[in-house]
Amino acid sequence: MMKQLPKGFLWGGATADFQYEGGFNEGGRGLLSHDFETDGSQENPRHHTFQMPDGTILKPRSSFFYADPVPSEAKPVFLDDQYYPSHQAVDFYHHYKEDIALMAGMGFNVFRFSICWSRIYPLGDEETPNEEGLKFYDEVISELEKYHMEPLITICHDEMPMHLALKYGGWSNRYVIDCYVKYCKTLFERFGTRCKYWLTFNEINAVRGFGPCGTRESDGKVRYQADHHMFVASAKAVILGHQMMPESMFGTMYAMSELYPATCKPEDIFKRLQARRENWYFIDTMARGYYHPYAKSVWQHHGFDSLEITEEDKEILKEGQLDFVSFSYYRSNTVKKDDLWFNVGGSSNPYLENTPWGWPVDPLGLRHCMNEIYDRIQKPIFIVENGMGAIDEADENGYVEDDYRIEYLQKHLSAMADAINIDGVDCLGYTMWGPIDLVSLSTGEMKKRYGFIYVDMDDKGNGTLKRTKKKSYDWMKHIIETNGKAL
Ligand code: BGP
Repeated sequence: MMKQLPKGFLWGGATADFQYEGGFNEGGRGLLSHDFETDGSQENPRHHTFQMPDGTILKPRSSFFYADPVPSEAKPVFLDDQYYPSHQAVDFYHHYKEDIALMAGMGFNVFRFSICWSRIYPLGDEETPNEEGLKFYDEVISELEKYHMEPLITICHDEMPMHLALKYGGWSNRYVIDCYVKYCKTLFERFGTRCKYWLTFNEINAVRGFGPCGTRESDGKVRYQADHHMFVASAKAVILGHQMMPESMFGTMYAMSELYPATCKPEDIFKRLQARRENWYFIDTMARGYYHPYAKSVWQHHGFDSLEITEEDKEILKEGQLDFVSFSYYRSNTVKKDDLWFNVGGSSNPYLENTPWGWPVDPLGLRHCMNEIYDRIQKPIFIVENGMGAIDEADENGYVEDDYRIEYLQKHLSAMADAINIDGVDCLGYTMWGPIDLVSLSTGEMKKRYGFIYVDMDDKGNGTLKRTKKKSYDWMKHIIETNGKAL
């Protein structure tokens, strides 16, 4: 079957400000929740750095989904002997012209990036935005226009101004909805005539709030209430965006993995249904505009019966439905009866190979996810993250022969093409995660690389930051040139 994709298909790459941008204390940017996270490794996970009023230093562990609780009197601090990856990241802040030219060289017609909330509102609750921050993104968008690349903007990628987390307890506080909507209005006024595609949040099903100190919230009910506030904030942004920019299209991004029952035992299959609802809960509520009746069983599983949801909230959710559903896809998971309800990587899958980080490689799972989402929601979908984190060995010129990455992408893009051409899924585009190497979200390391372009930087931020095309760069260029025919 021909792999060629529909005319106008959007091909590109995706990044996040605190993993890519750097310049953390430049241009009037305020501090972000991620600025206090150190680097880590699989053996020695990353942590936040806090100080108690008596001077004691705390280093609560911080994983992708949860973080150790922090006493409310603890204040975030930077420690001299720690490395904080978001501060420099790979310095897109000073390399944006070079980076966008490199991406344009591959034929990208879309670039997904996130706007750093604290670059626009350094504290988050002030009335006037930071002009220097707006100007930076103006310049980025102008550069994209030069190469006819469509911006795909993530309004909030897993983060918030630290001040909002500390003063209000982050998304657990309804007031933060107003701060977010004010921030959105500023972006729509400034960039609305130039940007059509917007994502209100990144991986909203994985972020889960932000507790009082800027770490991830661990209490079940507080977390689900925080999620509800994010749903309302997103719907308000969609309503406002549609009013201010009639051509605009809104999505929110979900962390999706294929999920298999470990066996054909009915109990394992039923467990799969329950575990899957941890994803559907987010997608259904935002894309259909109401809480499905099963929502109550999800809450009960987490130990509570109801949330504070007003009649006005219900109206807003209904009116602010998403236009498309976007998601990240890296891997599949397997679940069986006695695994935790939401289980990433609980039971292993004997039929799949893993990446060095233990993530099963599963291209057919991508096709399955695309079908499942489209069948369920019947709105266009958009794959806004996919890729393979690998340890790349660069030669003395920074060149990497990344055949393993080409193989991963070839299989995933072919599966995507089949979902579109054979199964009839309406997919707007594909943005590969980290087209230029950047800092890993889960570990803060550099050695987990995704890019088509190598960046000379190590896990502690040392290196020239020189950008060098890998073997996969020319391969992907050819795939885009032929609009998928060469797959
Ligand atoms: C997603 C995030 C990204 C990104 C990616 C890869 O969950 O939206 O920000 O980093 O995962 O994950 P990692 O960097 O941990 O390999």
